[in-house]
Formats: sequence, C-alpha cells, structure tokens
Amino acid sequence: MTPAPTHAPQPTDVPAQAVRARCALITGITGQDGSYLLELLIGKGYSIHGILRRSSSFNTGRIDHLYVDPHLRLAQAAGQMTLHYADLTDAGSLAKLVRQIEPDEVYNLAAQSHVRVSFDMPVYTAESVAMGALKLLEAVRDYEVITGRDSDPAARVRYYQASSSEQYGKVRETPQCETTPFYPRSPYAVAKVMAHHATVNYREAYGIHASCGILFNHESPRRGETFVTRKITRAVGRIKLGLQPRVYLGNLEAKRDWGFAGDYVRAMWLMLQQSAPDDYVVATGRTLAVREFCELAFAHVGLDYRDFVAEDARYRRPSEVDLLRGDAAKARRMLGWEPTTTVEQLAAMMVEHDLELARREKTLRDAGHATERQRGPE
Ligand code: NAP
Ligand code: G4F
Repeated sequence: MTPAPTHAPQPTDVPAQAVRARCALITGITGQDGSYLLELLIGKGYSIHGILRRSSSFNTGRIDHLYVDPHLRLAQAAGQMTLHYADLTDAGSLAKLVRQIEPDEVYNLAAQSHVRVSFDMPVYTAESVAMGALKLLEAVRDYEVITGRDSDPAARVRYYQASSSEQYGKVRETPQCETTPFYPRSPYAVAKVMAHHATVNYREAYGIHASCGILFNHESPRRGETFVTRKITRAVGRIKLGLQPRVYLGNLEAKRDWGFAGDYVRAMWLMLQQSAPDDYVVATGRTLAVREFCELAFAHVGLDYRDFVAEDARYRRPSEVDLLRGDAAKARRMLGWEPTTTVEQLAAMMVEHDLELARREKTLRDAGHATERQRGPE
C-alpha cells in the first residue's frame, strides 16, 4: 500500500519522551460522519489514521480544512491525521494497515451508504458493507493474536461498527430500541444486518471490545447531496435564488427520526470509552415525514413547499421503510449521551449553509460559468 500524503508529524518531529497519543483508525473518514469524528478526536488529542479510496478526482472535500501541509509539519503541535490508501473490499490493505498503525480504537464508518443505490448495486453494497466489516474484524482479530493484545484486557483494540436504524425496516413496534427485531428492506439493510451480527459474534466468540451504534438518520451541512434532507435544503437555496424552478422527490410520507451528525459521533466515541462493549440506539425520539421536513426547510426562507416540490416515482424504492423512531434511553442512561440539536435547528442550519452555496453559485453563473451538474436517480 502506498501511503497517501501524510498529515501527521514524522517521528523526528516528536520529542523522544512524548507519551503516545491514543491512536484511532477511521474507515469512511472522508464521509459526513468521518469528518465530524475526525474533528472530535483531534480535539481530544488523538493521533488519527484514515483510509482513503483511490478516486480519479479529489474526495477529501469534507476534511480539507483539517489538512496540514506536510512541509509545515514542524509547526504543528501534535501528531493528528494521516491518510492511507485502502479499501474495505481489499482485505490485505486493511490487515496491513491495522498491523502498521497499531490502533487503540477502530471506527468502521465506510460504506456504500445510499439505500436507493443499493438496489442498483446490491453486490457491491454487500461487498463493502457486510464483507468489508468482516474483513476489518478479521484484521483486528489477527492483529490482537499476533501481538498478544488479546490476552491483556487493558490493551484490547476497541472497535465501533456503524449499524443503522435501516436494519429495523418493516417495523412492528415503535419506538425501536436495542431489542427490536430487524426486518431489513433493502440490500443495504441486509448487508448492515450481517455486519451487525458479525460484530456481535466477534465480541462473543473472541472477546473483541466491539460495539455497534444503531444510529438513526443524522444529517448536517456535510450530508451527501442525494440524501433527502440535503437534497431538499440544497433545492431551497437554489430555488430561493432563482437557480432552479422546483425539486423532484419520491415518497413524501416516509417518516424518519432526524438528528445532527455532530451529536451522533459523540455517541460513537462514548461507546468505545466504556469498560465493556455493547450495542446502543442513538436517536432523538422525534419523527417527521419527508413532507414535514420540506415544510420546515422552505418555510425558513419564507416559501411554501407545495409550490416547489413535485413527485417523481423514479426516487421511490422497490421496498420502503415507512417509519423510524428511536428510543435512545440506554445511550442516555449508560453513556450520558443527549442530542443537542432539534430537527428545526438542523433544517435551519442546513438551509443557511445551502443558501450561501447558492449565492456563490449564482455569482459564478452571473459571471458566465456553467455550474449545475447532472445527477442519477437517487
Ligand atoms: P457517507 O457520507 O456516505 O460516507 C461513507 C464513507 O465511506 C466515505 O468516506 C466513502 O468514501 C467511504 N467508502 C465507501 N465505500 C468504501 C469502500 N469500498 N472502501 C473504503 N471506503 C469506502 O456516510 P455517512 O453518512 O458518513 O455514514 C457513515 C456510516 O454510518 C456508514 O457506514 C453509514 O452506512 C452508517 N450510517 C449512517 C447513518 C446516517 O444517517 N448518516 C445512519 C446510520 C448508519 P468516499 O468519500 O470516497 O465516497
Ligand atoms: O435520505 P434518505 O435517502 O435516507 P435513508 O434511506 O433513510 O438512509 C439513510 O439513513 C439510514 C439510517 O436509517 C442510513 F443507514 C443510510 O446510510 C442513510 O444515511 O431517505 C429518507 C427517506 C426515504 O424514505 C426515501 O424514500 O426519504 C425518502 N425520499 C423521498 N424522496 C427520498 C427522496 N430519498 C432520497 N434519497 N431522494 C429522494 O428524492
């Protein structure tokens, strides 16, 4: 594996007597959650390693603000972020990386995470989500055995699996909690259920300190543009500035429990600080229909969503998850975790961000630059 540009100081930059900072490996560091988790761990003084997929174009937009030019490394206070080329589908790259960086904590956030796309790419989704988790767990298990960390409870690697409320699927009880049965309704959810059970199994079979966070939908200004909240807030900004006439959506009646991603990565970290591994639901406990989120987002700029939202069946899924509402009582009780952001604040934050992007786009357009890109049926 060829190391990507390193963002951390080299050993010569670090005083010899320095205590080793806690070391975390994050898969999916370039995604929404990875970027917030990176910020959280930097604030806590961790040395962080992230895996980067090879892409023909830049894919580090969400973490570029944390990049430190390696030529300025001597001016940097402590070792922070190093990126490595690897892929969840490449077991060898994962095993090599775990052995090389010797992490104290591993956060498995990488995934083909789009539910609608998983119907188009079920095999790749399973390869990255289900088999990817298994490959990473195997890498951790082998590393622990080789180094003897498996026989010292204080030295065990702590592993976080990004499980999903999507695993509940066709729910028969509301709200959903840790004991609610899974009934997956998409290739993505099926793969996440496997990854979840594999994580629990490695905990029980090999004593790995592995926890699953069953996170309900969480959003932010860094949310991918084809997830419904961001698709809506991005459209609000562009419609308000006259850059597009309307937005086409699929099922407006689906209900989701939407929280703020910045709050949810705190729960991930808290799970790995517990003496015993376990599984936790992370959610706000409030649920809104997509239609109601539209209402909130458009109202923030004084518009009525009914004038601008049109339905298009291409955005519907072959099988839908109609209702999700989480009960995070266990996370509140055991981790002391609380969400800090209401869905109203979340919608306002995202609309403000996307209004600013629309202003910049309009400036470019008015100067004669074409800016809008074509997108797929997501
Ligand atoms: P996201 O923004 O889609 O980020 C996914 C990350 O995974 C990106 O860094 C992506 O790299 C990387 N990735 C995709 N395929 C990969 C592969 N084969 N090998 C290595 N890296 C790969 O997702 P997110 O919203 O941050 O979610 C983080 C995790 O939590 C995911 O596992 C998701 O399924 C799960 N989850 C999310 C939510 C939610 O509401 N956000 C809720 C429950 C669970 P690129 O940047 O190069 O694409
Ligand atoms: O924003 P969504 O695409 O998120 P979805 O499917 O709930 O999945 C997200 O949350 C999961 C946690 O439960 C994560 F595990 C997963 O990785 C991802 O982050 O869609 C939300 C709802 C769906 O019911 C969908 O049918 O919005 C509905 N929707 C209606 N119109 C739309 C659209 N979704 C998208 N993406 N695009 C539409 O035009």
